[in-house]
Amino acid sequence: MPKIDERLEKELEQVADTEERQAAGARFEQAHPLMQEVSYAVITGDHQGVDRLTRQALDQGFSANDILDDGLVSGMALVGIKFRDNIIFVPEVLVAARAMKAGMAHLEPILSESGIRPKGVVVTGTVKGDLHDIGKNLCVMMLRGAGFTVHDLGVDIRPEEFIDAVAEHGAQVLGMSALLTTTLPNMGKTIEAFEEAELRGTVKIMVGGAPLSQEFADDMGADGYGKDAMACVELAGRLSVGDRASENTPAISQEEVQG
Ligand code: B12
Repeated sequence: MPKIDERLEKELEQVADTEERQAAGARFEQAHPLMQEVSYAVITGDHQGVDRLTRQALDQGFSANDILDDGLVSGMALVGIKFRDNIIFVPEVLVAARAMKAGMAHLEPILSESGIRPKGVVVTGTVKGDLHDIGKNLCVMMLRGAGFTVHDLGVDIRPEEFIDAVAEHGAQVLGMSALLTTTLPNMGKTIEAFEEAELRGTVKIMVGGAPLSQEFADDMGADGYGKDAMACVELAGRLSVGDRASENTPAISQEEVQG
């Protein structure tokens, strides 16, 4: 049974929740030492290391899927936990994201050729009038890291643009972000626009951003609310498998996502 790299052990010690620590530990323990090195390089934002190790792993015959799951995604999952628990902050996450991207650059062509089905298709963007995108970008990065295909429309997105993109890409999930109390109502307006276009039944809608709460999400008729990038990934997974069939089902709550 492979052991956990000492440096990863130290990283795990920082995870406060026992169950979460054990689950992350079990993932690392089952991974090959080289995959553990990839994870550690992601966690520490060592993009040159991730680049080198990913190439080395491919040369040694590891599959792109294994490198993605056991190396890059496992590392990024720990980054997400540390960010959520305020152990690290936005700059460290962006550096880890750059490292992950260095590995993905080698894997993406192989994965797209091999026709491995993405976990789901997500369209995302920041609503009209709002230019904040740091949090949304973190969500996009985590979603991509978790195997979703994400079409990121950017910022200041009008309801019609969301509608067009969901239709064009056949997205199962739409993720909207807002950081201003003044732009938050534009999420509700977008949901109404989907209803008016008789397309509300075709897509699950998740919302997030600092001024939001579960209550706001419920009031505007969203299918789910996530308070951070980790919750966003969980939510997208649950919404894209379609376990919530009807529009009238109450929004998936933060508690459900964490549970
Ligand atoms: C950075 C920043 C800016 C930057 C944005 C740069 C960029 N590229 O994003 C700039 C300088 C451009 C800016 C401009 C403005 N800003 Co500003 N800004 C901030 C600041 C400091 C940080 C926001 C941030 O990035 N947080 C970090 C990220 C990681 O957190 P997050 O966005 O909440 O995202 C997480 C979760 O919410 C969730 N999430 C986010 N989206 C989604 C989506 C889904 C689907 C899910 C599930 C989850 C999810 O996951 C993310 C990751 O964990 C905040 C203050 C603060 N501390 O929040 C003010 C703040 C948001 N800004 C504010 C204001 C007022 C403005 C301006 C109006 C200022 C002005 N007078 O011009 C303009 C508005 C411009 C516009 N039209 O959008 C106010 C908003 C007040 C309010 N309640 O409405 C804040 C709160 C500052 C304050 N205390 O007054 N801002």
